[in-house]
Amino acid sequence: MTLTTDDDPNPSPPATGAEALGPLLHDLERAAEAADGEHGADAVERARDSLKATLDALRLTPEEERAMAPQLDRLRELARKLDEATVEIIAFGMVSRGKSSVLNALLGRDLFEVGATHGTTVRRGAQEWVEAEPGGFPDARLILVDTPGIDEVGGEVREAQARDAARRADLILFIVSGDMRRLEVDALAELRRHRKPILVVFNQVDRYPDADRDAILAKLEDERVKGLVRPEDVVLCAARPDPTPVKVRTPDGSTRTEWERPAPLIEPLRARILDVLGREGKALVALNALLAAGDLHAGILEGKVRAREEEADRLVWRYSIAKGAAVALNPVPVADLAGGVAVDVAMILALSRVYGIPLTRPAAVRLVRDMTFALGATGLVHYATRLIGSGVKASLAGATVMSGGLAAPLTALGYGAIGLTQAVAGATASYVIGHAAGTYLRQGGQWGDKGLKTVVQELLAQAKADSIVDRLRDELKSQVKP
Ligand SMILES: Nc1nc2c(ncn2[C@@H]2O[C@H](COP(=O)(O)OP(=O)(O)OP(=O)(O)O)[C@@H](O)[C@H]2O)c(=O)[nH]1
Ligand SMILES: [Mg+2]
Repeated sequence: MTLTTDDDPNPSPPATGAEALGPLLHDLERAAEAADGEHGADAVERARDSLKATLDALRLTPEEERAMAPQLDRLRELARKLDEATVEIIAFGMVSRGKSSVLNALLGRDLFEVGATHGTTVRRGAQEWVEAEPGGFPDARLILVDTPGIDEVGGEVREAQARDAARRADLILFIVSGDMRRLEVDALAELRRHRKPILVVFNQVDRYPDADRDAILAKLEDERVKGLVRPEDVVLCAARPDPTPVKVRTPDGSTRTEWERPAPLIEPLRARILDVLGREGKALVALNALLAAGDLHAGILEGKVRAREEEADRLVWRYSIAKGAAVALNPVPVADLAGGVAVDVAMILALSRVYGIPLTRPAAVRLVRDMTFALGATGLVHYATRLIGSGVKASLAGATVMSGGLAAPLTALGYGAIGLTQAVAGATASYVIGHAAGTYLRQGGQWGDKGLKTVVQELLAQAKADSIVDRLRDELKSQVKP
Protein backbone atom coordinates (compact mmCIF):
# COMPACT_ATOMS: atom_id res chain seq x y z
CA MET A 1 0.00 0.00 0.00
CA THR A 2 1.28 3.47 -0.82
CA LEU A 3 1.58 5.83 2.06
CA THR A 4 1.67 9.02 0.05
CA THR A 5 -0.82 10.60 -2.23
CA ASP A 6 1.64 12.94 -3.86
CA ASP A 7 0.71 11.31 -7.14
CA ASP A 8 -2.74 12.93 -6.91
CA PRO A 9 -3.91 15.17 -9.73
CA ASN A 10 -1.57 18.07 -9.19
CA PRO A 11 -3.46 20.53 -6.96
CA SER A 12 -2.86 24.22 -7.52
CA PRO A 13 -1.51 26.27 -4.60
CA PRO A 14 -4.03 28.14 -2.46
CA ALA A 15 -5.26 31.45 -3.83
CA THR A 16 -4.23 33.49 -0.81
CA GLY A 17 -3.00 36.43 -2.83
CA ALA A 18 0.46 35.75 -1.41
CA GLU A 19 1.82 35.87 -4.90
CA ALA A 20 0.78 39.53 -5.02
CA LEU A 21 3.42 40.34 -2.43
CA GLY A 22 6.17 39.52 -4.91
CA PRO A 23 5.81 42.58 -7.13
CA LEU A 24 5.15 44.77 -4.10
CA LEU A 25 8.42 43.74 -2.48
CA HIS A 26 10.21 44.18 -5.76
CA ASP A 27 8.89 47.72 -6.02
CA LEU A 28 9.80 48.31 -2.41
CA GLU A 29 13.41 47.48 -3.16
CA ARG A 30 13.44 49.67 -6.23
CA ALA A 31 11.90 52.54 -4.30
CA ALA A 32 14.51 52.07 -1.58
CA GLU A 33 17.18 52.32 -4.25
CA ALA A 34 15.47 55.37 -5.68
CA ALA A 35 15.46 57.01 -2.25
CA ASP A 36 19.24 56.76 -2.31
CA GLY A 37 19.66 57.78 -5.93
CA GLU A 38 18.18 60.22 -8.38
CA HIS A 39 15.42 58.04 -9.76
CA GLY A 40 12.77 59.26 -7.33
CA ALA A 41 10.87 61.00 -10.09
CA ASP A 42 8.78 58.04 -11.18
CA ALA A 43 8.96 56.25 -7.85
CA VAL A 44 5.62 57.74 -6.82
CA GLU A 45 4.04 56.56 -10.04
CA ARG A 46 5.41 53.04 -9.63
CA ALA A 47 4.39 52.88 -5.99
CA ARG A 48 0.88 53.90 -6.96
CA ASP A 49 0.63 51.22 -9.65
CA SER A 50 2.05 48.61 -7.33
CA LEU A 51 -0.41 49.51 -4.59
CA LYS A 52 -3.36 49.29 -6.96
CA ALA A 53 -2.18 45.94 -8.28
CA THR A 54 -1.84 44.72 -4.70
CA LEU A 55 -5.36 45.79 -3.86
CA ASP A 56 -6.71 44.08 -6.97
CA ALA A 57 -4.81 40.87 -6.33
CA LEU A 58 -6.10 40.35 -2.79
CA ARG A 59 -9.23 38.57 -4.00
CA LEU A 60 -10.99 38.59 -0.64
CA THR A 61 -14.29 36.95 0.11
CA PRO A 62 -17.05 39.33 1.28
CA GLU A 63 -16.54 38.09 4.89
CA GLU A 64 -12.82 38.74 4.66
CA GLU A 65 -13.52 42.21 3.26
CA ARG A 66 -15.69 42.93 6.26
CA ALA A 67 -13.24 41.50 8.77
CA MET A 68 -10.32 43.44 7.33
CA ALA A 69 -12.11 46.68 6.49
CA PRO A 70 -9.77 48.91 8.56
CA GLN A 71 -6.63 47.57 6.86
CA LEU A 72 -8.24 47.83 3.44
CA ASP A 73 -9.30 51.41 4.16
CA ARG A 74 -5.71 52.20 5.10
CA LEU A 75 -4.46 50.69 1.84
CA ARG A 76 -6.94 52.77 -0.16
CA GLU A 77 -5.96 55.84 1.84
CA LEU A 78 -2.32 55.20 0.94
CA ALA A 79 -3.24 54.97 -2.74
CA ARG A 80 -5.11 58.26 -2.42
CA LYS A 81 -2.17 59.84 -0.63
CA LEU A 82 0.06 58.88 -3.53
CA ASP A 83 -2.47 60.20 -6.05
CA GLU A 84 -2.50 63.57 -4.32
CA ALA A 85 1.27 63.55 -3.66
CA THR A 86 0.56 64.25 0.00
CA VAL A 87 3.61 64.56 2.20
CA GLU A 88 3.03 64.28 5.95
CA ILE A 89 5.49 66.15 8.13
CA ILE A 90 4.96 65.38 11.76
CA ALA A 91 6.11 67.00 14.99
CA PHE A 92 7.01 64.33 17.49
CA GLY A 93 8.56 64.34 20.95
CA MET A 94 8.04 64.77 24.69
CA VAL A 95 5.55 67.24 26.15
CA SER A 96 6.27 70.97 26.15
CA ARG A 97 9.29 70.74 23.87
CA GLY A 98 7.49 73.15 21.55
CA LYS A 99 6.06 70.76 18.95
CA SER A 100 2.97 72.90 18.34
CA SER A 101 5.03 76.09 18.44
CA VAL A 102 7.44 74.81 15.78
CA LEU A 103 4.58 73.99 13.42
CA ASN A 104 3.00 77.41 14.04
CA ALA A 105 6.31 79.10 13.29
CA LEU A 106 6.58 77.16 10.01
CA LEU A 107 3.02 78.12 9.10
CA GLY A 108 3.59 81.71 10.16
CA ARG A 109 0.27 81.57 11.99
CA ASP A 110 -0.85 80.25 15.37
CA LEU A 111 -3.08 77.41 14.16
CA PHE A 112 -2.04 74.81 16.74
CA GLU A 113 -2.72 75.38 20.41
CA VAL A 114 0.33 76.22 22.49
CA GLY A 115 0.46 76.13 26.28
CA ALA A 116 2.87 76.25 29.18
CA THR A 117 1.23 73.25 30.86
CA HIS A 118 2.28 69.76 29.86
CA GLY A 119 -0.11 67.96 27.57
CA THR A 120 -1.66 70.93 25.78
CA THR A 121 -2.06 68.95 22.57
CA VAL A 122 -4.36 66.02 23.26
CA ARG A 123 -4.96 64.64 19.79
CA ARG A 124 -3.45 64.53 16.34
CA GLY A 125 -4.11 67.70 14.34
CA ALA A 126 -3.22 68.58 10.78
CA GLN A 127 -2.86 71.76 8.72
CA GLU A 128 -1.87 72.17 5.12
CA TRP A 129 1.36 74.13 4.69
CA VAL A 130 0.29 76.02 1.60
CA GLU A 131 3.09 78.57 1.40
CA ALA A 132 5.88 76.02 1.16
CA GLU A 133 6.94 74.49 -2.14
CA PRO A 134 9.85 72.09 -2.34
CA GLY A 135 11.90 72.70 -5.49
CA GLY A 136 12.07 69.21 -6.95
CA PHE A 137 8.56 68.26 -5.92
CA PRO A 138 6.38 71.25 -6.86
CA ASP A 139 3.05 69.43 -6.96
CA ALA A 140 3.46 68.10 -3.41
CA ARG A 141 0.77 68.85 -0.83
CA LEU A 142 2.58 69.39 2.45
CA ILE A 143 0.63 68.58 5.59
CA LEU A 144 1.93 69.54 9.01
CA VAL A 145 0.80 67.12 11.70
CA ASP A 146 0.82 67.91 15.42
CA THR A 147 0.84 65.15 18.04
CA PRO A 148 0.53 64.82 21.81
CA GLY A 149 3.71 64.38 23.85
CA ILE A 150 4.96 60.83 24.19
CA ASP A 151 5.59 60.97 27.92
CA GLU A 152 2.50 62.51 29.40
CA VAL A 153 1.51 60.86 32.67
CA GLY A 154 -1.49 58.63 32.11
CA GLY A 155 -1.43 59.50 28.45
CA GLU A 156 -0.69 56.01 27.12
CA VAL A 157 -3.43 56.25 24.53
CA ARG A 158 -2.17 59.61 23.33
CA GLU A 159 1.34 58.28 23.22
CA ALA A 160 0.14 55.38 21.08
CA GLN A 161 -1.59 57.88 18.79
CA ALA A 162 1.61 59.86 18.45
CA ARG A 163 3.65 56.77 17.64
CA ASP A 164 1.08 55.60 15.14
CA ALA A 165 1.11 59.00 13.46
CA ALA A 166 4.92 58.94 13.38
CA ARG A 167 4.91 55.58 11.68
CA ARG A 168 2.62 56.97 9.00
CA ALA A 169 4.55 60.18 8.47
CA ASP A 170 6.87 60.83 5.56
CA LEU A 171 9.19 63.14 7.48
CA ILE A 172 9.54 63.41 11.24
CA LEU A 173 10.52 66.54 13.10
CA PHE A 174 11.80 65.16 16.36
CA ILE A 175 11.54 68.12 18.71
CA VAL A 176 13.86 68.39 21.71
CA SER A 177 14.66 71.41 23.86
CA GLY A 178 17.99 70.50 25.35
CA ASP A 179 20.06 67.46 26.06
CA MET A 180 18.08 64.35 25.24
CA ARG A 181 16.54 62.09 27.87
CA ARG A 182 16.73 58.32 27.74
CA LEU A 183 13.10 58.14 26.55
CA GLU A 184 13.89 60.47 23.68
CA VAL A 185 16.91 58.51 22.54
CA ASP A 186 14.89 55.28 22.70
CA ALA A 187 11.99 56.81 20.75
CA LEU A 188 14.40 58.14 18.14
CA ALA A 189 16.00 54.73 17.76
CA GLU A 190 12.58 53.12 17.35
CA LEU A 191 11.59 55.57 14.63
CA ARG A 192 14.84 54.89 12.83
CA ARG A 193 14.05 51.20 12.85
CA HIS A 194 10.96 52.10 10.83
CA ARG A 195 13.32 53.64 8.27
CA LYS A 196 11.84 57.09 8.75
CA PRO A 197 13.64 60.23 7.66
CA ILE A 198 14.09 62.36 10.77
CA LEU A 199 15.24 65.87 11.49
CA VAL A 200 16.17 66.47 15.12
CA VAL A 201 14.97 69.97 15.98
CA PHE A 202 16.75 71.55 18.92
CA ASN A 203 14.07 74.09 19.86
CA GLN A 204 14.03 76.81 22.53
CA VAL A 205 17.65 77.71 21.89
CA ASP A 206 16.86 81.28 22.98
CA ARG A 207 16.77 79.96 26.53
CA TYR A 208 20.44 79.02 26.54
CA PRO A 209 23.52 81.18 26.68
CA ASP A 210 25.57 80.59 23.53
CA ALA A 211 28.18 78.42 25.24
CA ASP A 212 25.58 76.07 26.74
CA ARG A 213 23.72 75.88 23.46
CA ASP A 214 26.87 74.94 21.57
CA ALA A 215 27.73 72.31 24.15
CA ILE A 216 24.28 70.74 23.89
CA LEU A 217 24.38 70.89 20.12
CA ALA A 218 27.76 69.20 20.04
CA LYS A 219 26.40 66.51 22.35
CA LEU A 220 23.31 66.03 20.20
CA GLU A 221 25.34 65.73 17.04
CA ASP A 222 27.83 63.50 18.70
CA GLU A 223 27.23 60.96 21.41
CA ARG A 224 23.49 60.96 21.81
CA VAL A 225 22.25 60.54 18.31
CA LYS A 226 25.34 59.03 16.77
CA GLY A 227 24.29 56.59 14.13
CA LEU A 228 20.67 57.69 14.34
CA VAL A 229 20.76 60.99 12.46
CA ARG A 230 23.40 62.77 10.44
CA PRO A 231 24.89 65.92 12.03
CA GLU A 232 23.38 68.05 9.26
CA ASP A 233 19.95 66.76 10.25
CA VAL A 234 20.18 68.38 13.69
CA VAL A 235 18.69 71.86 13.30
CA LEU A 236 18.60 74.76 15.76
CA CYS A 237 15.33 76.57 16.27
CA ALA A 238 13.54 79.05 18.49
CA ALA A 239 9.92 78.72 17.50
CA ARG A 240 8.49 80.94 20.21
CA PRO A 241 11.22 82.83 22.00
CA ASP A 242 10.52 84.22 25.46
CA PRO A 243 9.59 87.91 25.42
CA THR A 244 12.54 90.22 26.00
CA PRO A 245 12.56 93.76 27.37
CA VAL A 246 12.75 96.48 24.76
CA LYS A 247 12.92 100.20 25.28
CA VAL A 248 10.17 102.14 23.54
CA ARG A 249 10.08 105.85 23.14
CA THR A 250 6.78 107.39 24.19
CA PRO A 251 5.25 110.44 22.36
CA ASP A 252 6.36 112.77 25.19
CA GLY A 253 10.00 111.85 24.49
CA SER A 254 10.64 109.62 27.51
CA THR A 255 11.45 105.89 27.21
CA ARG A 256 9.59 102.94 28.69
CA THR A 257 10.45 99.24 28.95
CA GLU A 258 8.08 96.83 27.27
CA TRP A 259 8.19 93.07 26.88
CA GLU A 260 8.15 91.85 23.31
CA ARG A 261 8.44 88.45 21.79
CA PRO A 262 11.32 88.38 19.29
CA ALA A 263 10.71 86.93 15.83
CA PRO A 264 11.15 83.16 15.78
CA LEU A 265 14.32 81.54 14.53
CA ILE A 266 12.74 79.14 12.05
CA GLU A 267 14.37 79.76 8.68
CA PRO A 268 17.13 77.10 9.04
CA LEU A 269 14.50 74.45 9.75
CA ARG A 270 12.22 75.59 6.95
CA ALA A 271 15.12 75.55 4.51
CA ARG A 272 16.28 72.11 5.65
CA ILE A 273 12.79 70.60 5.30
CA LEU A 274 12.34 71.97 1.79
CA ASP A 275 15.83 70.88 0.86
CA VAL A 276 15.19 67.31 2.02
CA LEU A 277 11.81 67.18 0.30
CA GLY A 278 13.13 68.77 -2.87
CA ARG A 279 15.84 66.17 -3.22
CA GLU A 280 14.27 63.04 -1.74
CA GLY A 281 10.60 63.88 -1.33
CA LYS A 282 9.18 61.73 -4.10
CA ALA A 283 11.26 58.72 -3.27
CA LEU A 284 10.47 59.16 0.44
CA VAL A 285 6.76 59.31 -0.17
CA ALA A 286 6.88 56.30 -2.48
CA LEU A 287 9.06 54.30 -0.14
CA ASN A 288 6.94 55.16 2.84
CA ALA A 289 3.69 54.21 1.12
CA LEU A 290 5.17 50.92 0.01
CA LEU A 291 6.57 50.17 3.47
CA ALA A 292 3.18 50.82 5.03
CA ALA A 293 1.45 48.87 2.27
CA GLY A 294 3.83 45.96 2.81
CA ASP A 295 2.94 45.85 6.53
CA LEU A 296 -0.77 46.13 5.85
CA HIS A 297 -0.63 43.55 3.12
CA ALA A 298 1.20 41.10 5.35
CA GLY A 299 -1.43 41.74 8.04
CA ILE A 300 -4.24 41.08 5.60
CA LEU A 301 -2.66 37.84 4.43
CA GLU A 302 -2.15 36.76 8.04
CA GLY A 303 -5.79 37.55 8.70
CA LYS A 304 -6.80 35.43 5.74
CA VAL A 305 -4.68 32.53 6.94
CA ARG A 306 -6.03 32.84 10.49
CA ALA A 307 -9.63 32.91 9.30
CA ARG A 308 -8.98 29.90 7.08
CA GLU A 309 -7.40 27.93 9.93
CA GLU A 310 -10.29 28.75 12.23
CA GLU A 311 -12.76 27.60 9.62
CA ALA A 312 -10.78 24.39 9.06
CA ASP A 313 -10.67 23.73 12.83
CA ARG A 314 -14.41 24.19 13.16
CA LEU A 315 -15.03 21.95 10.18
CA VAL A 316 -12.80 19.14 11.46
CA TRP A 317 -14.44 19.29 14.86
CA ARG A 318 -17.94 19.10 13.37
CA TYR A 319 -17.07 16.12 11.20
CA SER A 320 -15.25 14.38 14.06
CA ILE A 321 -18.36 14.56 16.21
CA ALA A 322 -20.46 13.41 13.25
CA LYS A 323 -18.09 10.50 12.76
CA GLY A 324 -18.18 9.58 16.46
CA ALA A 325 -21.94 9.62 16.43
CA ALA A 326 -21.98 7.57 13.23
CA VAL A 327 -19.82 4.97 14.92
CA ALA A 328 -21.98 5.06 18.04
CA LEU A 329 -25.06 4.44 16.00
CA ASN A 330 -23.60 1.79 13.71
CA PRO A 331 -21.94 -1.19 15.33
CA VAL A 332 -18.61 -1.68 13.58
CA PRO A 333 -15.78 -3.97 14.51
CA VAL A 334 -13.18 -2.30 16.70
CA ALA A 335 -10.53 -3.04 14.09
CA ASP A 336 -12.45 -0.91 11.60
CA LEU A 337 -12.66 2.25 13.65
CA ALA A 338 -12.35 4.36 10.58
CA GLY A 339 -15.57 2.86 9.35
CA GLY A 340 -17.74 5.65 8.13
CA VAL A 341 -15.09 6.46 5.57
CA ALA A 342 -17.80 8.47 3.87
CA VAL A 343 -17.69 11.02 6.68
CA ASP A 344 -13.93 11.39 6.40
CA VAL A 345 -14.03 11.72 2.62
CA ALA A 346 -16.74 14.39 2.89
CA MET A 347 -14.63 16.17 5.51
CA ILE A 348 -11.55 16.18 3.33
CA LEU A 349 -13.42 17.42 0.30
CA ALA A 350 -14.86 20.24 2.42
CA LEU A 351 -11.38 21.03 3.77
CA SER A 352 -9.91 21.09 0.28
CA ARG A 353 -12.40 23.81 -0.56
CA VAL A 354 -11.40 25.82 2.52
CA TYR A 355 -7.75 25.65 1.48
CA GLY A 356 -8.59 26.37 -2.15
CA ILE A 357 -6.96 23.13 -3.32
CA PRO A 358 -9.51 21.25 -5.35
CA LEU A 359 -9.27 17.49 -4.68
CA THR A 360 -11.15 14.89 -6.67
CA ARG A 361 -13.22 12.31 -4.78
CA PRO A 362 -10.86 9.43 -5.71
CA ALA A 363 -7.94 11.50 -4.43
CA ALA A 364 -9.81 12.16 -1.18
CA VAL A 365 -10.63 8.47 -0.80
CA ARG A 366 -6.98 7.59 -1.33
CA LEU A 367 -5.89 10.17 1.24
CA VAL A 368 -8.33 8.81 3.82
CA ARG A 369 -7.21 5.26 3.16
CA ASP A 370 -3.53 6.12 3.54
CA MET A 371 -4.07 8.14 6.68
CA THR A 372 -6.28 5.47 8.24
CA PHE A 373 -3.59 2.92 7.56
CA ALA A 374 -0.95 5.13 9.18
CA LEU A 375 -3.27 5.77 12.09
CA GLY A 376 -3.93 2.07 12.61
CA ALA A 377 -0.21 1.52 12.62
CA THR A 378 0.30 4.19 15.25
CA GLY A 379 -1.85 2.41 17.74
CA LEU A 380 -5.14 4.24 17.93
CA VAL A 381 -6.81 0.87 17.64
CA HIS A 382 -4.78 -0.54 20.49
CA TYR A 383 -5.49 2.55 22.51
CA ALA A 384 -9.21 2.11 22.03
CA THR A 385 -9.08 -1.61 22.66
CA ARG A 386 -7.27 -1.01 25.91
CA LEU A 387 -9.93 1.43 27.02
CA ILE A 388 -12.62 -1.06 26.17
CA GLY A 389 -10.67 -3.86 27.88
CA SER A 390 -10.45 -1.81 31.05
CA GLY A 391 -14.21 -1.70 31.23
CA VAL A 392 -14.78 1.90 30.20
CA LYS A 393 -17.26 0.78 27.61
CA ALA A 394 -20.51 2.62 28.05
CA SER A 395 -23.41 1.29 26.13
CA LEU A 396 -25.50 3.71 24.21
CA ALA A 397 -28.16 1.14 23.47
CA GLY A 398 -31.14 2.64 21.74
CA ALA A 399 -29.35 5.92 21.15
CA THR A 400 -31.19 8.64 19.30
CA VAL A 401 -29.72 11.64 17.67
CA MET A 402 -30.53 14.94 19.28
CA SER A 403 -32.20 17.15 16.77
CA GLY A 404 -29.97 19.61 15.00
CA GLY A 405 -26.89 18.51 16.87
CA LEU A 406 -25.16 16.59 14.11
CA ALA A 407 -23.97 17.11 10.59
CA ALA A 408 -25.96 15.86 7.63
CA PRO A 409 -23.98 12.71 6.73
CA LEU A 410 -25.10 11.15 9.97
CA THR A 411 -28.80 11.05 9.29
CA ALA A 412 -28.20 8.73 6.37
CA LEU A 413 -26.49 6.22 8.57
CA GLY A 414 -29.39 4.83 10.52
CA TYR A 415 -29.52 4.09 14.24
CA GLY A 416 -27.93 1.39 16.23
CA ALA A 417 -26.07 0.88 19.44
CA ILE A 418 -22.44 0.60 20.30
CA GLY A 419 -20.06 1.72 23.02
CA LEU A 420 -19.18 5.32 23.61
CA THR A 421 -15.55 4.29 23.59
CA GLN A 422 -15.65 3.19 19.97
CA ALA A 423 -17.45 6.43 19.19
CA VAL A 424 -14.70 8.46 20.85
CA ALA A 425 -12.01 6.45 19.08
CA GLY A 426 -13.78 7.00 15.76
CA ALA A 427 -14.10 10.71 16.43
CA THR A 428 -10.44 10.92 17.44
CA ALA A 429 -9.47 9.15 14.23
CA SER A 430 -11.40 11.70 12.19
CA TYR A 431 -9.94 14.53 14.22
CA VAL A 432 -6.40 13.36 13.47
CA ILE A 433 -7.22 12.61 9.83
CA GLY A 434 -8.79 16.05 9.42
CA HIS A 435 -5.83 17.87 10.89
CA ALA A 436 -3.36 15.73 8.97
CA ALA A 437 -5.26 16.56 5.79
CA GLY A 438 -5.03 20.23 6.84
CA THR A 439 -1.24 19.91 7.00
CA TYR A 440 -1.20 18.22 3.60
CA LEU A 441 -3.39 20.89 2.00
CA ARG A 442 -1.56 23.79 3.66
CA GLN A 443 1.62 22.51 2.06
CA GLY A 444 -0.02 22.73 -1.33
CA GLY A 445 -0.98 19.04 -1.50
CA GLN A 446 2.22 17.50 -0.18
CA TRP A 447 3.31 15.70 2.95
CA GLY A 448 6.65 17.48 3.00
CA ASP A 449 9.82 16.28 4.71
CA LYS A 450 8.15 14.65 7.68
CA GLY A 451 6.03 12.33 5.60
CA LEU A 452 2.51 11.19 6.27
CA LYS A 453 3.26 8.75 9.08
CA THR A 454 5.13 11.24 11.26
CA VAL A 455 2.49 13.92 10.68
CA VAL A 456 -0.26 11.55 11.80
CA GLN A 457 1.71 10.27 14.80
CA GLU A 458 2.52 13.76 16.00
CA LEU A 459 -1.07 14.91 15.62
CA LEU A 460 -2.35 11.90 17.56
CA ALA A 461 0.15 12.52 20.36
CA GLN A 462 -0.86 16.19 20.37
CA ALA A 463 -4.57 15.35 20.46
CA LYS A 464 -4.01 13.17 23.52
CA ALA A 465 -1.82 15.78 25.20
CA ASP A 466 -4.42 18.49 24.54
CA SER A 467 -7.21 16.34 26.08
CA ILE A 468 -8.94 16.40 22.72
CA VAL A 469 -10.10 12.85 23.42
CA ASP A 470 -11.83 13.99 26.62
CA ARG A 471 -13.45 16.91 24.88
CA LEU A 472 -14.70 14.70 22.06
CA ARG A 473 -16.09 12.26 24.64
CA ASP A 474 -17.88 15.05 26.53
CA GLU A 475 -19.42 16.44 23.40
CA LEU A 476 -20.44 13.01 22.11
CA LYS A 477 -22.04 12.23 25.44
CA SER A 478 -24.10 15.39 25.27
CA GLN A 479 -25.01 14.96 21.60
CA VAL A 480 -25.93 11.28 21.54
CA LYS A 481 -28.40 10.50 24.30
CA PRO A 482 -29.63 7.02 25.14
N1 LIG B 1 11.67 80.15 25.18
C1 LIG B 1 11.00 79.42 24.31
N2 LIG B 1 9.84 78.86 24.66
C2 LIG B 1 9.20 78.10 23.77
C3 LIG B 1 9.71 77.89 22.47
N3 LIG B 1 8.87 77.10 21.81
C4 LIG B 1 7.85 76.84 22.64
N4 LIG B 1 8.05 77.45 23.82
C5 LIG B 1 7.16 77.42 24.98
O1 LIG B 1 7.10 76.10 25.47
C6 LIG B 1 5.80 75.81 25.96
C7 LIG B 1 5.25 74.58 25.26
O2 LIG B 1 5.06 74.85 23.90
P1 LIG B 1 4.12 73.96 22.99
O3 LIG B 1 4.34 74.36 21.59
O4 LIG B 1 2.73 73.94 23.51
O5 LIG B 1 4.81 72.57 23.27
P2 LIG B 1 4.29 71.11 22.84
O6 LIG B 1 5.49 70.28 22.67
O7 LIG B 1 3.35 71.22 21.72
O8 LIG B 1 3.55 70.68 24.19
P3 LIG B 1 2.38 69.59 24.40
O9 LIG B 1 1.34 69.82 23.36
O10 LIG B 1 1.91 69.87 25.77
O11 LIG B 1 3.04 68.27 24.29
C8 LIG B 1 4.96 77.07 25.70
O12 LIG B 1 4.92 77.82 26.88
C9 LIG B 1 5.75 77.79 24.61
O13 LIG B 1 5.56 79.17 24.69
C10 LIG B 1 10.94 78.51 22.13
O14 LIG B 1 11.49 78.38 21.04
N5 LIG B 1 11.54 79.25 23.09
MG1 LIG C 1 1.42 70.68 21.54
